[in-house]
Amino acid sequence: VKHPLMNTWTLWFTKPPSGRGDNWNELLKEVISFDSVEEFWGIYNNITPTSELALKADYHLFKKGVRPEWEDMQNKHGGKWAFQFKDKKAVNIDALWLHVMLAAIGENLEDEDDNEVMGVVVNVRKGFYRIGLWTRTTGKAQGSRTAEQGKETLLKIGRRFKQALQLKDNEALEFSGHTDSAHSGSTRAKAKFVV
Ligand code: M7G
Repeated sequence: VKHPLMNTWTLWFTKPPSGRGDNWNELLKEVISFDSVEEFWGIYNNITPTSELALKADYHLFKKGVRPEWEDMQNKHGGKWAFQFKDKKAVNIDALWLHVMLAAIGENLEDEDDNEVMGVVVNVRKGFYRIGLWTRTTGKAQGSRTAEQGKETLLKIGRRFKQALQLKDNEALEFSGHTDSAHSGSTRAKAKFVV
């Protein structure tokens, strides 16, 4: 018996650059898609844990049909909630990333008609691990939705994500738009919202 997921998800991997001239496009690899709980565990049990990846590697778990890139049509106007875990030894990154993936595929990060969550990402970097959640919008007014409602939806998603990341109240989880990240470099993008 297979337990179907609400959505089909695709796992992507960013290979660490092997030398000079490696660009983002050549490093980003689509791994596999799945749409059941059982397939998820089959894949999870057979891939390298985040804690064993080389520096500059990423895993991306995105809804099928969305590339985990700013340039994708469905990410262009979006942004991300992200947190950097700076004490790499103190954090159980494998448990946290599993928790975040389960929250995503279990549809626990948003309500059914929010339609904001595009995917989740873990980055392995020299001084930190970063886990992010990409959203379709940055909370602007759209259709019948006011800017205030858009912002509230993003804040609600941020609070749920903060729980999934098991952050303390005094640890700030920040949201920034992708266009800000693309222009200023991910680490310097100014936070638009904080929970
Ligand atoms: P990062 O992995 O978001 O954060 O971006 P980091 O600075 O902490 O490592 C690292 C670099 O990867 C960026 O400066 C870009 O060169 C490239 N990169 C990352 N993302 C998510 C994208 C993307 O969506 N599109 C493109 N073109 N490049 C990206």
